[in-house]
Amino acid sequence: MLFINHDIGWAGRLMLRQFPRGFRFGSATSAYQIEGAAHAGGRQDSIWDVFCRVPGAVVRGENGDVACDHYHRYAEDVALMADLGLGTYRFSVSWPRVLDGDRVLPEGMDFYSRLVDELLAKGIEPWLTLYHWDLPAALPGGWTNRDTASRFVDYALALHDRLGDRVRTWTTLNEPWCSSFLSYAAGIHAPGQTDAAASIRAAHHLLLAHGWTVQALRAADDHENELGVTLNFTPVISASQSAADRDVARRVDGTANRFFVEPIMTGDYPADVRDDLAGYWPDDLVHEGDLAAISTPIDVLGVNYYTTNVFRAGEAEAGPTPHIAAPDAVQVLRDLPQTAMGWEVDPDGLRRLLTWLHTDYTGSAGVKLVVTENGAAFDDQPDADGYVDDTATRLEYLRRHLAAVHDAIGEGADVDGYLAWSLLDNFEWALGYDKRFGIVAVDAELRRIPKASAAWYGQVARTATLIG
Ligand code: IFM
Repeated sequence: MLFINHDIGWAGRLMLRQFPRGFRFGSATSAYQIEGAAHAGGRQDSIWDVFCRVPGAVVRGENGDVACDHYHRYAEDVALMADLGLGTYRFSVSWPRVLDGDRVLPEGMDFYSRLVDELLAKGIEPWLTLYHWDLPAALPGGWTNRDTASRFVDYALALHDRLGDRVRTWTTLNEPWCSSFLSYAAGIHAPGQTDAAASIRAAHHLLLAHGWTVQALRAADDHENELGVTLNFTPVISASQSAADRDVARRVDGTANRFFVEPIMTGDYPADVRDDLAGYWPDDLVHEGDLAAISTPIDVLGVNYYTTNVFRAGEAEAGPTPHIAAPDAVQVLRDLPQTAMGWEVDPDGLRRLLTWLHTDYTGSAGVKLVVTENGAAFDDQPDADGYVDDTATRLEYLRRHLAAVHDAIGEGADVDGYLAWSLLDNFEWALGYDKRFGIVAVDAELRRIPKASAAWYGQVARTATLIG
């Protein structure tokens, strides 16, 4: 592996960092957040279309009906990535756009086929995520129903029939913590339920859908393609060494992080998490063979990282929380800069996370790590032409996190790529369009205007070199 650090001595701290040969630089988006064309080609409602209609669920009642209109402007967006010099594009497919029940929707399939062709024609590697939260609303019970996991396999195979000859990298799920605990326990995301037992059911069925799909795609591909899953990790630090604080931190970490990575990588739920959740855990949930399926070997673990959280023990919170094993967790803010999401900027947390994952889980299994999302929302101030100079905010965030990735590689973590979230300003779920994560601005007329961070990131991607 080519791995060079030249200390060029700027401010005594900046280095010229060369990334390994073949390291993937790209960007990521998701279907509901950018596509629009909500009902084109027979697309039926997803749970997000329905959730957006619930009064008060999304700020200002916003929705993804038009979003960035990527459905119609995909060629322009691909050209933009090519101009920037990005080599990989991670996008997700909207399940209800390609299937209505068992019926294939040709217009939706054609859209993704054209998108993939356009990417390949421009030399950009397509990276397909099967599920980024837009479940068909018609599926009874959503993820609380075990049958949804079987339907997911059918969906994956239908898509694979059409795109499997051209898409090499397939991710089953994006951030199952969000589509279970945030969606079924906290009610913050679709479908907006607040039932702790339902959230555990959803989490297990999502993992089952992942495992069964890896098996099915593996059989269909005969090991030709690269298969994996993307988890969102929020590393947790205890506010003090007190037993109470350490225990609360352990419990938050258990459901946020280890609940997902352990069954996938080791074939079992962590014993302490099972104990913590015993009061909610449905007796009939885990069937024989489930954990073997969930731990079907993968090739790549996608890592989404935005921040690290510090917790102390406090009063148990009244009302719904995603931290169902730790309603008594109170976040402690450190003296760190924050993004517009109120998330602390902690780049070294990414280095620690990647080395932890490599050491405890992926390294010995020969599973590669790729940062499949990292980025930041800031309150951008466009000039009269719509241009955003985000040098001091987003660019700096990306630079420091890329340096952390490089440090992790230097410590031996097998990290094979970095995908910036996000290519475009887009629909930030329950927070609507105000939270701008894009390296490319999208204005009210849907014009795409690359920010300073886009030009800078393109240069890093083209040269595989970072000054940071
Ligand atoms: O916009 C989301 C994305 O859909 C999933 N990961 C986190 C991003 C920022 O909140």
